[in-house]
Amino acid sequence: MKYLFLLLIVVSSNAQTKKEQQLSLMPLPQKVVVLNHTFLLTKDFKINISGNPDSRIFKAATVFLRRLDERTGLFFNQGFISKKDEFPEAQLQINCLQKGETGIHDDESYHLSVQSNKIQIEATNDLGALHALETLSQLLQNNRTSFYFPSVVIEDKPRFSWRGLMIDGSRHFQPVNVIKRNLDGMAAVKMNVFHWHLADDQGWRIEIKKHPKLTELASNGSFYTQEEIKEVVKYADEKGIMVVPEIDVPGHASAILTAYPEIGSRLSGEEPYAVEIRSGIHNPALDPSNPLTYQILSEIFDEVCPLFPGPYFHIGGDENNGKEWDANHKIQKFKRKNHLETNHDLQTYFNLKLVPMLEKHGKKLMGWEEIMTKEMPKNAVIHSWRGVNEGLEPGASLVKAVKNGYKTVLSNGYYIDLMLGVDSHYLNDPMPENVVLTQEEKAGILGGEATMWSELVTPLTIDSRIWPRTAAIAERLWSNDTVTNLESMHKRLKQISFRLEEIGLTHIRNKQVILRNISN
Ligand code: CP6
Repeated sequence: MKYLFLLLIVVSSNAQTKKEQQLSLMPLPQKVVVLNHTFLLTKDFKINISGNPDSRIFKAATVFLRRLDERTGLFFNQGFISKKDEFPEAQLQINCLQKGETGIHDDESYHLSVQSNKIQIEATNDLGALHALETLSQLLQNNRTSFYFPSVVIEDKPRFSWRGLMIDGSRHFQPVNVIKRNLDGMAAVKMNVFHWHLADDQGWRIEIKKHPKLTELASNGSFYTQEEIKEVVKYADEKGIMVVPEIDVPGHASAILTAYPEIGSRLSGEEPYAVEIRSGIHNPALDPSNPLTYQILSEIFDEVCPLFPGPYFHIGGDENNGKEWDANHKIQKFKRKNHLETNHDLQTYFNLKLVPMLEKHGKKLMGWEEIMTKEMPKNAVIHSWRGVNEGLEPGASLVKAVKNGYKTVLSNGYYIDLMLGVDSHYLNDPMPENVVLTQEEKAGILGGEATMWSELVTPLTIDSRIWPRTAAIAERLWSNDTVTNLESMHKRLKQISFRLEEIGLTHIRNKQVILRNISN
């Protein structure tokens, strides 16, 4: 009966109350009930894991505990969580029934309840349990004398299954430690896809053992070794994040052609290829009429594909201006012979040659929206970056993709490199408003991806371009579509920004810069 006297404040996603803003959760869960008591944190705080957990939940729970320890200075008695059902009496009980599969298809839902003497996390898959720990971490509050979690009951699951961040490692190389700390940031706001842009005009950034010339001649010595790639993929997997590699072809190809001019479209006697320093659209393009082009690409894919366990491979395909193709009489002849009218038809011919090379490794082809032509198989994923397509209205490439039966991911409106205000990103919804779509077409919209192009950032400044704005994009992709209150978002974003800094992001204060100033 005493429950009758409890003050129950139900915070539904569309009624954004003060109480909910004080919680500072981002992304906002689907359903939060705030109760009027608290769980007091003390040094005997312990975690127990039950069910059929995978090793990653042990790791995540240990990281959670250590971070909590760092924040509170309580010096918990428990150091790490090493085996299942070790402390049945522990205050925090995590129960997950099975290991989830990293990627976009598994159940990520969780249930979290905080009572005054017990915290319970329940999830079908460990992916949900990982998210629950991040939520709990964001719930921590303190007054003058103690640290505590407010009592809540939370039911949560994502609205979209593809919640991505792309980092461009080509223009300015971003070393492994930069990638890792940004994976930490992604996990903190429940993002689950890391898209790694590994080759562009400004540099080839992945070791290919069969073709060492690629990194010798086109990387300035800055590239990811295959060992480093594996390390990042494993690190991401431990956080439930799938890694999608991108090798951008047939345009954006200055780097690859600096190493292999023989597969370029430039005529002999013209200026030799060189790695580009400038940003923008460049002319170099692979020669789609040359069998050697496909042989080298296929050998590259044979090495790259096995490094990434996920089912997606991004071939870029954007911004090929066709100038070198137009100027090359051999390519013109090839077009006529194969009844390819336009350069877009020629690029389609090229793209289709890549499909079986990737299928061989169990990969689905993904590409920027230019790859969408009639002939492209329907299991391809169309990455909408311009929004506009063939003169249609903004957002049309996304709509066109699902109407044509493709799956699609939205990046138009999420260009964090442009330094637009956070509001425009936040209010940009992948689900188009004024278009009628069937249930099936709606399901084709997998989600969205923030794109961090690196023309204008270095490893020292990149975090400040990604965070905290990407947290607002993460909320757009995770939370209910009615969560649109800008005032609430700004308040919570400020708090999340501090949390992100605590876990190692350098967007607020760049520690390396500070240290350098001190030593001067
Ligand atoms: N690099 C590559 C880029 C962009 C694209 N591809 C880009 C173009 C316009 C804007 C932002 C980014 N820098 N390889 C387009 C997908 Cl506004």
